[in-house]
Amino acid sequence: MIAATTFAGKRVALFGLGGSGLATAHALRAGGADVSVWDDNLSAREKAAAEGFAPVDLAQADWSQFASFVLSPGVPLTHPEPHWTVRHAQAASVEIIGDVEIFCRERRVHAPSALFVAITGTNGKSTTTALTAHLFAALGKDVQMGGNIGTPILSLAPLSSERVYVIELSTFQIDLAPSLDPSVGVLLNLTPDHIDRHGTMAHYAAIKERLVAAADRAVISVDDHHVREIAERRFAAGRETIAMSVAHPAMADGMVVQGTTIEHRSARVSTPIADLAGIASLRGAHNAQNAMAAVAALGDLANDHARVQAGLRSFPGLAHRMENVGRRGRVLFVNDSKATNADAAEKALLSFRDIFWIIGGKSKEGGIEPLRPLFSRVAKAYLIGAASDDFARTLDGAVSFERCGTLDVATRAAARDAAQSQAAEPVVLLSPACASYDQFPNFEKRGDAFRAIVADVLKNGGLS
Ligand code: UMA
Repeated sequence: MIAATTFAGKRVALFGLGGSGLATAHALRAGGADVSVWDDNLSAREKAAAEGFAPVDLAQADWSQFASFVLSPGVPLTHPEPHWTVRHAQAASVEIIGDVEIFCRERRVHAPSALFVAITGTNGKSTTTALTAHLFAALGKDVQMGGNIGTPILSLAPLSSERVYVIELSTFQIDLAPSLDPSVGVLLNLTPDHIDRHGTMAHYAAIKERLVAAADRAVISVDDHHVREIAERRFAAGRETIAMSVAHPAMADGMVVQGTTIEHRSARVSTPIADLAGIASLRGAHNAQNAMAAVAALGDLANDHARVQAGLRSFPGLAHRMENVGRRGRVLFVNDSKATNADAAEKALLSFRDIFWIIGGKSKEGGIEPLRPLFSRVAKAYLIGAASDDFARTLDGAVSFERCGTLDVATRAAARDAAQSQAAEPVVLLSPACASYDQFPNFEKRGDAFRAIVADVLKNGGLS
């Protein structure tokens, strides 16, 4: 745990007692603060009470006594409207911060030279974060990884100048970190997302820009126009910035991906750093960008090409994201349960051919219509869950399909057909383009179920 010593002796209000809120309450208490915690949800308050925090109803509290207000990232700060606690804090002129801000203050005091790599973007930030941490570890560094990827930042091992902190940050977290100052800031891409929480694309982009604006060194993709403008502002200000591109490999300076090779370019001279060919966990153009960003984040350590290449090869990938979960002869089984919308499923469809595609669940607006240009890659589709009728209408006449109802039936049917296919590498792909809630508690459970069914098929040959 990272104790919040910079809050010693202060009274702090904290709202939101989920994973990060509770970890922050512990860090504040360990640092010597007097913490008043609350949550709209009774069971969250009961859990905090069981861990020794007496909940204080912040609606009734005297806010003038608080030095700071710590808000959980999932609680609305500005849009669609500020949470009631935010209004109380504003009325009493109490600063509103999150756990990442506390981390930044602790780092400045206790270990200013500890390498702090902060990673954001609309897509790919978890893979890039996991890969960056993996590469630092492969290069012999003592690495801590957390933030939006799962482990609350203040639950990480105590600050030390020798440690590298690789942190995924969502816009919600950046918004609550006014003095965010990473050593390396990585911005992958920007497309409209969470606009309900940020009001406009411009506001969303402005929050993301803060992560790189204050970084000592910035790594910024220049493949979409929002990020390109941000990179140009860094260059104009003369700040150390590495531009990177998958789409424009002829770029003069920065990092590019040429074919499958990650190259560093300086004054049009290319230095190959690593080759992504044959690395299953980093398939697809989107993963080429993630890998390039992770390599760029290493700084001078990337000069050790042999160890970087070995680190890329040993990256296991993230669970539920184009995760290889088995092979039976020529047939590959891929779990992409995290693909809860068409945009995410598109990346998987682009990465394979001869696809036996398991889709369905609770569909999002627009369904799978945007994926029509990729239907030629699909040998057959297997429909599950609530979206079956809707998706059957979209597929009708374009792709042969079978209504399977459940994931179990769909996986066994797809495995059977894939085994009979003449393709060199048929792929049974769960990339549902839907939320899981109609049949599973979450996408993780759906992916776990798929993995278990595949294991049974591989062991017992239990095809339908
Ligand atoms: N709550 C209220 N009132 C509200 C809203 C929430 O009382 O109006 C309470 C809930 O009852 C609950 C708590 O707030 O007890 C939940 O807080 P939270 O939503 O901030 O969730 P945490 O469990 O603290 O998890 C957070 C991140 N969640 C969000 O940003 C929504 C996690 O990112 C992160 O992994 C974790 O901190 C550790 O750093 C998740 C996420 O969905 C994965 N992120 C979004 C995304 O990736 O798109 C941004």
